Amino acid sequence: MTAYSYIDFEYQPDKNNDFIALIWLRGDAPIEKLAEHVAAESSVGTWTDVKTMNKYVWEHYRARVFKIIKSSAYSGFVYIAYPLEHFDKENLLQFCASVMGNWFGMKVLREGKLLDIYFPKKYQKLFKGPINGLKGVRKYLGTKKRPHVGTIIKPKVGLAPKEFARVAYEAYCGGVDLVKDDENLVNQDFCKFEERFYEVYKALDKAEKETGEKKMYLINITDSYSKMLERIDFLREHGYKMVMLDVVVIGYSALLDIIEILRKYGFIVHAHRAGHAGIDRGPFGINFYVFEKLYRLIGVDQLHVGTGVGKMEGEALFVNTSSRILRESKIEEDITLLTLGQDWSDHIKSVFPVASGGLHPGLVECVVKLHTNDVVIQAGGGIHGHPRGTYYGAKALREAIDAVELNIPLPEYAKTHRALREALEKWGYKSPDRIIKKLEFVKENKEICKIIVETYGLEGFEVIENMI
Ligand code: CAP
Ligand code: MG
Repeated sequence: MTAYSYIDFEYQPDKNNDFIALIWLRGDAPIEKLAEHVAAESSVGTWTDVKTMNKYVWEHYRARVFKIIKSSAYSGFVYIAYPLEHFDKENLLQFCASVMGNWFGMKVLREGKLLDIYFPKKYQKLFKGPINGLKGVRKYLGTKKRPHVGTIIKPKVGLAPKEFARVAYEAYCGGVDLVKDDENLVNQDFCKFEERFYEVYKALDKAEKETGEKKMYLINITDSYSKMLERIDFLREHGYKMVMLDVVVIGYSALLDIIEILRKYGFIVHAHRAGHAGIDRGPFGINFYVFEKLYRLIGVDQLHVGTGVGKMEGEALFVNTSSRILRESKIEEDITLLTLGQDWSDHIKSVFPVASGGLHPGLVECVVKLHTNDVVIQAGGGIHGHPRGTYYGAKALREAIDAVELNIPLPEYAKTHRALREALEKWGYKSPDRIIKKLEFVKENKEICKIIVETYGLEGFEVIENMI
């Protein structure tokens, strides 16, 4: 095959049949050459031409670089189309090993980020999507419009089952809808899984009766496949149908099977993404958009997407896009936001985005502006660190939600709500003005933003930030 032959700028991808990958590349060769290497290594080629290649393979299965936006001679955004026929249609792992496989390791690359993948409708048919989805979770809790409120019991690990359940009970009574285990709590000696379940279940039951509200406990079953099965059986025997999974560490293989089992019994699935940043942070790796699309296809009901304002890395506008990718049925392609967009098939329900990490009541207005009301707002430290403890911490967070619902600024509402006032005194209040401005700026200045990102690549957003 001749040089640059994977490049075909005439090619028009068929969104019903082709996967499209948007990739940022920077390396030691001209961008066209880098694109060529990635297309070859992720489809039918290798580092040299091979005598075993034939016309049929070349025509039917190769990847095609159909667009390159050059940021410099050696860097840019590359668009690659992969035909559905290339893949084992019943095997997601095979897809991952191609499009998310070898190419990251190529020596010639200094930066390589798989920013997004567009999944064709035909491929979406192979997945069932969320078991209950956003609406199903709302139905369970009986809420119509307001954000859901949750907490992660802290200390992250170490509390004994009774102590753990006591904290959960206080949080439920203070107003949280859900309590979840931390990502690193499963079955340690000081807090065995079964005993913890019994104790928290009693607390949940009591709190439901006392508050008249439905409550959820998302117990972490993450482990080997067989151990997760045992825990699912245990929960079913007790008539309980909710779990939390650390989806990144579980991996796609076990996750696919576990979700099908949970689907059979109608479980609600909360997905924590611990470990994702080891893969998606910085200019090398796989952007979180790709993870969320895969988890939405596989079928989780709630997924952590970041906050945009809390303790974890994540530019507000990208977190806003992440949230939309889970919730909406159609997302527009937009290079400023580094997304190819997505047209979701009707049977793939919305996932409830979870905003968690360094949140406290003073940030609630910002979170709602970024994620809308369809968000689960979780706070660990931001509840248990309240000056008067967990009960008042939960109450303060619910009061902040009430204020947003009533369209009353938090500092105003805090004048007559003591728990909220104490929370704001301890952690402060962040106005959503800057976030509103940002969202408006990129909407109203689409062309300028596009040119900036195309020119500056992954650093483009810092330039835009300075203009707002
Ligand atoms: C939040 C949290 C979550 C992070 C993970 C924690 O606790 O439980 O694991 O939100 O980040 O342990 O940090 P705090 P992400 O409320 O005390 O910060 O959701 O971005 O994956
Ligand atoms: Mg945690």
